[in-house]
Amino acid sequence: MTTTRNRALGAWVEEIARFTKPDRIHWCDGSDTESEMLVKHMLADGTLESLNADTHPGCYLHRSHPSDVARTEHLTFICTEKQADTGPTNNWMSPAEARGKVWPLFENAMEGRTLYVVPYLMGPESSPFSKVGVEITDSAYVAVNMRIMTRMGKIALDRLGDSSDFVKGLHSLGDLDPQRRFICHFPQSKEIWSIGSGYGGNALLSKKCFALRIASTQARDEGWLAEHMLILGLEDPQGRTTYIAAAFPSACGKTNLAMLIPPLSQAGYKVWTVGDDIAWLRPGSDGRLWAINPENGFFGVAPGTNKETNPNAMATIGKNTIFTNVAVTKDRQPWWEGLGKPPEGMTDWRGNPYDPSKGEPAAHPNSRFTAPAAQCPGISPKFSDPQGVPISAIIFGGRRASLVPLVYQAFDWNHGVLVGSMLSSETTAAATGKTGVLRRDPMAMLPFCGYNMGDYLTHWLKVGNGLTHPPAIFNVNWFRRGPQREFLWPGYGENLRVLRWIVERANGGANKNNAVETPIGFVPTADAIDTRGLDVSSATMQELLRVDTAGWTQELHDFGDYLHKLGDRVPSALAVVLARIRLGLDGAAHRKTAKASVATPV
Ligand code: GTP
Ligand code: SPV
Ligand code: MN
Repeated sequence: MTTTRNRALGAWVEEIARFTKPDRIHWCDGSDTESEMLVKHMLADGTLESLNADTHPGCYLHRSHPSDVARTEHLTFICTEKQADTGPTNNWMSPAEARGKVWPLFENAMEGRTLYVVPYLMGPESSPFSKVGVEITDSAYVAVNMRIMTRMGKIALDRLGDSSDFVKGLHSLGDLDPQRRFICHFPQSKEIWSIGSGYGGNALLSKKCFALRIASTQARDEGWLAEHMLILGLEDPQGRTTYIAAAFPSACGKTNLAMLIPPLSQAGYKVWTVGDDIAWLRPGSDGRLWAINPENGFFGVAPGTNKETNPNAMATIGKNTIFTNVAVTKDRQPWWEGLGKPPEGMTDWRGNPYDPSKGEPAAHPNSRFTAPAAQCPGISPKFSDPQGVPISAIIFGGRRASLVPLVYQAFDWNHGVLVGSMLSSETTAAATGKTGVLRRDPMAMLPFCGYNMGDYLTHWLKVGNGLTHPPAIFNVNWFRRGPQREFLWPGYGENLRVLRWIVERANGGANKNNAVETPIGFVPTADAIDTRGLDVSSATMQELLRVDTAGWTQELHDFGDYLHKLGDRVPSALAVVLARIRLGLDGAAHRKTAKASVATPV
């Protein structure tokens, strides 16, 4: 009972249905009527709850199982024949072991349930760079989320035509027991099996599973990059727009930067949102790097989002949005930490009456909104451009309480790859496990790179070295802390001041008087960042831009050890750059000692 003429797709759906035994099969067309029907069912069976239709029209609340609230990285596997191809940063399972251990969990898993076939397109409708995926799922919640996050339904089947070139994603909620939860990726056959979770990146297979893990291996083979990056256009007062891609680890500020609204003191600038989480980057025939956002919606972190920090996000999520694991007020408005004083009579993310005296948050720290990109007031006119946008600057950044300056620029592409590979960041609630622990996260891709990290770094060097106009590469840190653990930099909209310096550097080349050369890269001169109207003292600014030679010497030493652990596939060119930077730091340390010995009488 297929409704497709595509034989490969029809055969696959039949095979899965025979094994999983659903009561019904529903082919998603992506229409409004279908969405309304699914919502109606979910309201009836409790999967969704209604929200205040006056304040939040078309919005619903979903509470996931309390043991299923974030990505589970330790249950995520790359399945290649040889472990070396998965590499030391990923969990590996052989395809044979997956067949024996994971596949049987799908047997009869859909009994009593509906099997939804969700065809989806990643990327703009007529883009040559877009790709088709199909997710089979027994979760209606997943189906309606996929409708927001991707171009779903007929549009994807039309694009697919008779081709068998699509990523097969099989998802079942299973019994939601973490003991029987697996997220397996088969790069060779472009398949994904996910069972035992209904949450976010574990279950919306278009996102991390396809657009990053599978796509990164396709990108390696085809000569492009699939990255955990936002894409934005910064328009200056003269009307020129410069496009930037930025990689920050999960819950480290991509959505917020992508939707930035400049503060009043920065009138005349405007940020256009192209993407907030994933970028597919390709070398263009003009020697530049071009980016598309494969997604069609935002699955964004709710806590911290408010009218001051991210007014564009607040406008985006005012209607037609699914909220997952947020709290709800007495009058059924979604609520989370960051929206001010908790109102009386609230229900927490688990569905219990909220008791603020317990000191726990009302919304889960990884509670999220799923909202259509088209609803973002700052959505870029290039959002659906089939060619995407040309990238002039790439930014890396993470949560670092100390050491890493507010911003610095790499000397060149190869050094930029080193800077990206050195990214480390305090862990967040986006994945299960301890938060606030500093961990290495090369290019913000540690949980998302679908192959050997050494090969990945080699691929980055190759792609950049093939460009005649490679983007300039920068590193930022919005999260430096002072003695009271307070953030030294105001962040959010004020980050525009840093973006302006980045764009100036990227567009003007290196011959400008706005930077000093330090051993780790170019750092803004004392007055290069516009701090007018900002409540940040010049002493704090100095601290934010300081390059601590001893601290960096240690950092690079530790990173050398890490590279060693990544194994023999790490490109030697990277070790060469690392040695050069370490030499520069030694020189600086030496000069400092020499200067000190002159100044200190013996
Ligand atoms: P994923 O969707 O998990 O990939 O995360 P993301 O990188 O898009 O993170 P997001 O922008 O949603 O931000 C996560 C958290 O960081 C939110 O609670 C924000 O309020 C907070 N945040 C974002 N930008 C800044 C900033 O500039 N300064 C500070 N201090 N916090 C920020
Ligand atoms: C992330 O964790 O980086 C996310 C959310 O963007 S999830 O879709 O759950 O992976
Ligand atoms: Mn993400």
